[in-house]
Amino acid sequence: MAQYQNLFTQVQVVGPAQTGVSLGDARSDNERILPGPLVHLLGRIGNAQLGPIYLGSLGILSAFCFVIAFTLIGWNYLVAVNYNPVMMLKELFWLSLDPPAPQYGLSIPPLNQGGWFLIVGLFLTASILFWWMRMYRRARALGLGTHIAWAFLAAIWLFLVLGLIRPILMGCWCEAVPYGIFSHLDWTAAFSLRYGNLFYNPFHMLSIVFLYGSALLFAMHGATILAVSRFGGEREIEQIVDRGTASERAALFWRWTMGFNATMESIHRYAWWFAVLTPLTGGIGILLTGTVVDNWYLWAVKHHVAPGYPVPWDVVIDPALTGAK
Ligand code: 07D
Repeated sequence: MAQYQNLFTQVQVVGPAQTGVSLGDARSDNERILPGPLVHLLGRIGNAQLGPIYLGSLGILSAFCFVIAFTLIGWNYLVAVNYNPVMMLKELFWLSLDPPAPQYGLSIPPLNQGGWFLIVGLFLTASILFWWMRMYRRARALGLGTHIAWAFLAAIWLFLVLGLIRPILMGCWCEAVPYGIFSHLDWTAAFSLRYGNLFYNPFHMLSIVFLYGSALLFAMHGATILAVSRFGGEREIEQIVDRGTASERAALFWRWTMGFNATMESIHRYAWWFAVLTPLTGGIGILLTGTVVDNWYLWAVKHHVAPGYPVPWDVVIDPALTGAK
């Protein structure tokens, strides 16, 4: 007997693997690999079927560039620990491939003084851009909108600002973020301190608003859909074009508790914008730092965002202007 199913009564369907819709082009279809297997544990958190995976020329190019970037970082780590794999594991969190020193500016340094760093950056950027093109083209091939690709581009914007655009504006590759676990965290903290505390950067503030806002919206939306799945609410697309009792209840819940409700469609637009605006505003904030604004604390005092602390010599002097190293 067919049983009513929703997220709370999930069963794992076991049957022949699905390869997805036909793209009407034999070559594209052949490029899909791995149309199975079924993995029970994966089914517990999502769908049990692994694959199919579409390789395609852009996918292969992207993977190729990523493997080069990844292994170059690995080889540089190995050299740093004298080819000792045990030390590499032990030191993994501390190992780092660093950008060239300041004296090289935007020139090309010797390989072991930042040259490898630049080559890795080139391949990593190529890999990410190829992946973006792949996402755009796969969406088009399936007749989808390209919302995912544009959202991804917002993240790529921040990535490019941090590693390419801002270093070029500052005239030095040394401004780029190092490839290392602790080293990139140290870079982040040092960056904030060097420019007078990033908390006072209004675009960092905005970025945090959208980051936290995204998490909140996602939690609210996920919870709402789970809560109305007993009324068929997880069939969201149907409820967008033909509002049913699940949508009505979800909307009424939020109107009762919050005084306002999104709709089954608009909640996804809010979520998209919040997510996209996180790295978009963040990138603007990083771009302005060191180029237009040298000290965010002093900027905030000047613009009456932060109070000036009373100090014996009356005003805080921009440490960057004192000549102190
Ligand atoms: C990073 C870019 C897209 C990534 C892509 C993928 C690879 C894979 C792997 C080779 C995420 C690239 C792929 C690299 C390589 C291999 C193996 C997106 C990214 C395409 N902050 N802060 C933000 C908070 C502080 C600082 C954003 C909170 C301190 C700096 C966000 C706090 C200091 C920068 C945010 C806090 C500081 C940021 C990131 C609290 C010192 C940035 C948004 C509560 C620690 C970045 C404007 C994002 C930015 C950024 C949150 C504190 C420094 C909103 C909650 C005061 C230098 N911070 N932060 O989506 O945009 O990142 O700033 O304390 O550059 Mg901050």
